[in-house]
Amino acid sequence: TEVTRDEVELPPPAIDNRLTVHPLWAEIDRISTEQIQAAFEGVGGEIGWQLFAEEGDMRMYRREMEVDGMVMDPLKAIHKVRGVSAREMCHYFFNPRYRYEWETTLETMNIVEAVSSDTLVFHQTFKRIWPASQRDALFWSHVRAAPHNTYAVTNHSTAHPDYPSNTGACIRLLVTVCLACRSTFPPNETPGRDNITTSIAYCSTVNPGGWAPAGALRAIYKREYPKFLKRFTNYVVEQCRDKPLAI
Ligand code: 6CM
Repeated sequence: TEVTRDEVELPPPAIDNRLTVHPLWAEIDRISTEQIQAAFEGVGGEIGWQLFAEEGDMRMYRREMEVDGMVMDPLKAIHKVRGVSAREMCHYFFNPRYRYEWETTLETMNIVEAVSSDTLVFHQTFKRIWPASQRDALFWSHVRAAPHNTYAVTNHSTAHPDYPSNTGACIRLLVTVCLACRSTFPPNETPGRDNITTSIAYCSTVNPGGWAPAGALRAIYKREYPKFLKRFTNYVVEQCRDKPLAI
């Protein structure tokens, strides 16, 4: 059965059965599990990770990596947000209804396939950044619950016959992103907006898919990633302000 856009509501607490019978299921399950685990591994003392942005509770690290002259720096950010739950964070990140409101690099977004209530396949084009060619991406997006009040969204590039790569003006980039969120509240207290804290780990690796000037690309990342994480988390706090807490 097809899933409609309206059916995508709060992330479900368990894997949707419709996903487990889909051809992508094995890949989605494996990559999501790996990404969520890696997201929560410490970065502070890890060799090779350099801190490049810091503001309040937010810290952003990267590892400089080039393959054939193309920048593929893995990025890892950690943040702490009060007053919203992990489930709410992931809801606003996963659900396409809100994406244009927080995602500033986006030009177009299409749902290629609505797999299940917890999995969608997207095609997106990004704003062109001079002097590079415009980029597009095709990726599955999967949201799931994990132990310890955790929810996470994993996005990973895939292919689709209706959206062939590098045929038009766009160069297809490859992306692996994970937004992993874990909520905590004081023991013996009822969770509420006033006592909940959500720790966020955001990991991203983008392969630009074709030549892009390394210096310019690193400058864009340095500016855009902190902007994204601050804007997104503030957006979720605003959206949730007068709504009942959803755990
Ligand atoms: O994770 C983010 N957004 C998600 C929903 O859109 C999704 C997006 C992944 C694509 C990330 C691509 C970043 C590249 C943007 C610049 C494109 C210009 C290319 C310039 C020449 C090569 O996971 C938030 C992503 C925030 C990115 C700053």
